[in-house]
Amino acid sequence: MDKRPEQILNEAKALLSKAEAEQDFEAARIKYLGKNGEVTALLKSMGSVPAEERKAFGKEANAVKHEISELVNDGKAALARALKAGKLMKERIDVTEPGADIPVGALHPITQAIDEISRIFMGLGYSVTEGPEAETVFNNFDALNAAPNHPSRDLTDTFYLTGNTLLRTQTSPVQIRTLMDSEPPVKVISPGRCFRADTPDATHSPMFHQVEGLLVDEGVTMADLKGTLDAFAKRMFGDDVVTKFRPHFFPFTEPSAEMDMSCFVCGGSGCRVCKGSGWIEILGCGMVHPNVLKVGGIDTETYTGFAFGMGVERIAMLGHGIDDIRLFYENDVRFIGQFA
Ligand code: 2NL
Repeated sequence: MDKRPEQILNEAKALLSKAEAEQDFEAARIKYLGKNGEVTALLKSMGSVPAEERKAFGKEANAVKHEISELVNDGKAALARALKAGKLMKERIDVTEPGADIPVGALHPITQAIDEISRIFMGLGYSVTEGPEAETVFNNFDALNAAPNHPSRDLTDTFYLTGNTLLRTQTSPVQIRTLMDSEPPVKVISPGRCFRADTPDATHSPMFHQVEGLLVDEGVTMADLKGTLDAFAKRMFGDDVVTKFRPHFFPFTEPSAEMDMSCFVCGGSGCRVCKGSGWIEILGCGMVHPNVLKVGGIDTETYTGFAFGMGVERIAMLGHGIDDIRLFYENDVRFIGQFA
């Protein structure tokens, strides 16, 4: 027996003070208290200790055994507590923290404008109809009385898909389909996407939206057109607006007009929105050309009708004070989120 119990205890304390993991404590336990451990050996060597020292030696060796055992157990327990505390810290929830921000979607401002326009016309008894964005040249041009050499037919203005199909340049083809498929009275609006080969700038986009409207019945006059569109303008922009109709030309209506309304911002005195004129142009309209009614199989002796078309982007831009049409299609949430 070469090491004294006290020396073994000091070595064990030094070793255990460096223990960091479960294995370190277990290794120390085996080293000192295991079957071949140093303290076990010490106790086994009792017989070779002189009789007069044996009692004191045994007492000391047992005390060392006991102390190392406690150090190991306490160390293991402390480690387990620390691990558990760490895990709990990680899993901890601060119930006083504000909840996570869950982003809520909203309708696109163009969709909102279409919905609002549709709502107003539904209130006037109109049905909302939709149709294909890819159309025939017939439905988009011929049926609408566009001369064979009309500039809007040009390859540089219209996206042709084939020789006789194209992306519709307005939503009138939807109404042509309605006229061909049904009998008067016809009272519809057709909102939807349209396409023109325009270079994008602040007021042009190759894809844009329109709402067109069509009413065909017995005895429909320009007075009906004016009353209807004036009512629309007042419901859309406020009861204070007044409207006026300027003569214009469209191949599909005769007579044709553009409707202006008094500026809903300045009331007509002139401001940035109306560019100083006091008036804002909001739509085109007219009495449906007999040639168009005939394509729809309508008896032009009995029936007349009016039609109109408006650019949705333009209406939405006016309503929200937006000065660049391209903002609608960039889907920048800083812009789009303002209309939630
Ligand atoms: C505008 C002008 C207009 C129409 C669209 C139409 C439809 C049929 C028959 C006759 Cl089926 N006309 N639509 C009529 C006048 C004007 O749109 O400036 N749109 C943005």
